[in-house]
Amino acid sequence: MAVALSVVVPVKDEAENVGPLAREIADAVRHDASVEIIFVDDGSEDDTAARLKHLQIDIPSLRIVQHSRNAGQSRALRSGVRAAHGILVVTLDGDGQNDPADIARVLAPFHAEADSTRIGMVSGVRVKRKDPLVKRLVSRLANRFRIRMLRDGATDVGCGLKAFRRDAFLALPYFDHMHRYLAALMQREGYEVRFVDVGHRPRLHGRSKYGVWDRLVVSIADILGVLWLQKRFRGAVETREL
Ligand SMILES: Nc1nc2c(ncn2[C@@H]2O[C@H](COP(=O)(O)OP(=O)(O)O)[C@@H](O)[C@H]2O)c(=O)[nH]1
Ligand SMILES: [Mg+2]
Repeated sequence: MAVALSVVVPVKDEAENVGPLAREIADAVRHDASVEIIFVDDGSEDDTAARLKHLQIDIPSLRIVQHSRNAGQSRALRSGVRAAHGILVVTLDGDGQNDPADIARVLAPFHAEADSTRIGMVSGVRVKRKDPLVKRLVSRLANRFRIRMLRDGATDVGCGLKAFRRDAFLALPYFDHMHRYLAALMQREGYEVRFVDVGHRPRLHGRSKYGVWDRLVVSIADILGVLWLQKRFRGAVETREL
């Protein structure tokens, strides 16, 4: 059967989380036999890869892609999307903070409309974020600054749960941490980006890989970079063969 949807999960040192999460994802998509699940092990130094291998016994649709070394979340996402066979890709965080039951919510706009080809991506927006207060406050500030600069309308780029067209994603310019700028980059290509509310859960195992302040500093450089990309673009154009 042709794969219609690929669920891609980038993970780095999430040994305790991959088991429960993979089972939840498999459960959320069980009604559809044409879904594949791809975990991308991005140079984990813990048991993540071994645990994933073991899960394949119970979850036949589970594929594992592995980086030879840690290359970052954006690169892991891209490796997963490259390996994917689905026309649509759903991605979510590997720590279980996104609820796999919300996969249907980010997919809904693609299925609801006759002309959904204009939609490049549907991004989740975490309504009640279950993260420490400082993280939430700094991220709110950074969000405001980014929206002002890039006008991408994205109020929560840190939400790991997103659905997008595989070909649209792979055509975007790639750089480290580009996964936070997918809305701006999709809009730059002329795609519509939708936002839907999703849930959020506390991290149960392991620790966050992103510090609050180091993220803020690189964000400023990244935003300036995306601003440059926006300026160096002459609008989307349709091509046809005569
Ligand atoms: N592939 C990959 N994933 C990462 C890396 N750092 C973080 N992640 C994943 O990105 C997701 C979000 O990271 P997390 O540490 O939970 O950040 P937070 O939710 O913002 O605190 C989790 O699924 C992590 O496993 C990395 O270097 N490579
Ligand atoms: Mg997290």
